[in-house]
Amino acid sequence: MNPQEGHHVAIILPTYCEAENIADLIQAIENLNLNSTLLVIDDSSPDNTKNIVKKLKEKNQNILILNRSHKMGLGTAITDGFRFLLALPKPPSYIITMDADFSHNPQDISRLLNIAENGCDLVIGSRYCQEGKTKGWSLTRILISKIANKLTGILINLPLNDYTSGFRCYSKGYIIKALPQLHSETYEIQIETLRQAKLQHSKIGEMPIIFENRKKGKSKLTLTEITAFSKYILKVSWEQLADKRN
Ligand SMILES: Nc1nc2c(ncn2[C@@H]2O[C@H](COP(=O)(O)OP(=O)(O)OP(=O)(O)O)[C@@H](O)[C@H]2O)c(=O)[nH]1
Ligand SMILES: [Mg+2]
Repeated sequence: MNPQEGHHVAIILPTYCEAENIADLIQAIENLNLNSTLLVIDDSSPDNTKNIVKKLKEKNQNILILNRSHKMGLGTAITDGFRFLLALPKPPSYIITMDADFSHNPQDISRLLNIAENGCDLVIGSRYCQEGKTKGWSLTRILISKIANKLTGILINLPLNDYTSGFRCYSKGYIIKALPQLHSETYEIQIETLRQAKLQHSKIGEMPIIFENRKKGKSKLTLTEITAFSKYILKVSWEQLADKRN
């Protein structure tokens, strides 16, 4: 089916230099026969990820590409994706976000969607709840992730285990309300979306996932992203402190 005619679910795949992963990932998702729209948001990757997607699009009508002029960050990729999908003649009822490097297992998509369909506005694929796991990360990478998760947990104060996972399913209703308030450029989008869920009193679900470190391609998590994330945490902490004083 053509995305213009409407699919129940859309999957956002942000890509920056994922030429080694994207074809296999799209094929793995297509094999699930979910009847979904796949939206690849590519920031003019120098490895020509976009051309691989364009070829696949010729055979699969459910693939859409949003091409941006340069690397603009994961946060804006996700919000641009939300805007793009909501502007379709028949927007999807659910939107899934996942990394395009096989760290998030496509086989988990249906489980994520089922939980959302049973009444959650936001479902998180969780590495840190019981039965969740990360595989193949260095000690430094585990530490960075755990510290970021702990700090976010303190800041947000919601009873969750994994605040920073990017493998999520959002309801259309949640996105319509939250989108005007989302301004993140990079990875802090994961906190901002949770803060909005808290403000909206959204029902949030968590399900265990096994996160595997990418086998192909390079991580985009650099000092720039870590700095943006830390600045966001500091900014929100400061705002919350100021609110308490007033
Ligand atoms: N369009 C777009 N996609 C991005 C950008 N930065 C990262 N991505 C994609 O977002 C997803 C997550 O990025 P990763 O490099 O896997 O980052 P990560 O999962 O936090 O890091 P690792 O687990 O260390 O690999 C991947 O599909 C990237 O290709 C960006 O600036 N623009
Ligand atoms: Mg990754």
